Amino acid sequence: AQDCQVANVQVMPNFDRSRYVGTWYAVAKKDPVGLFLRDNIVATFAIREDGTMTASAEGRVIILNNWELCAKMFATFEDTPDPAKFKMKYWGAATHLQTGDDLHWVIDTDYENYAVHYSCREIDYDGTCLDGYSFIFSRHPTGLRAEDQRIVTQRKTELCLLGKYRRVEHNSYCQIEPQA
Ligand code: DAO
Repeated sequence: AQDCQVANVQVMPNFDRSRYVGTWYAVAKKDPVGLFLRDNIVATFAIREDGTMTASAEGRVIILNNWELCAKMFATFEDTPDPAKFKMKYWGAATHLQTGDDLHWVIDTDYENYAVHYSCREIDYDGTCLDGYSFIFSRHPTGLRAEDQRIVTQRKTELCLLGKYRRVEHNSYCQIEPQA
């Protein structure tokens, strides 16, 4: 379906969280209004003993107008009837970082190389997404393989977000700068 209706967005069939755990590098991002994470975005997913999915993430952010730092973030995921659709609560290790409640949908993944994430924050009167964001994740900081790029472009198109992504740079900034 490509009618741009949030209600009709296709997510990963039979999503298997146990194969999704581990480190993912954001290689591209479609930003929401008031973007938070800029670049050097790395997310690590885990599963608790009770089966709940969690994540920690870091990335370069700019807060309080002009203060640049590496944000250490945490998230917990609440399950929904669809195994690929979660409700995510997130917060920062430091108080001045962003806190929130977002949807977190896994659109597609092969678990080994690429993943397409989607989160609509606000649905418009016509059922399309008014404000949302999307990460393209890779298991490799260097980017996607050519064969994965084709699939990811298809998914971007289906999400009605083709052309709205920017490349996410990885330059070791968060290995050098102090964390907050
Ligand atoms: O960068 O503007 C933005 C939106 C992202 C919100 C914060 C996400 C923090 C937790 C991410 C965990 C897994 C992706």
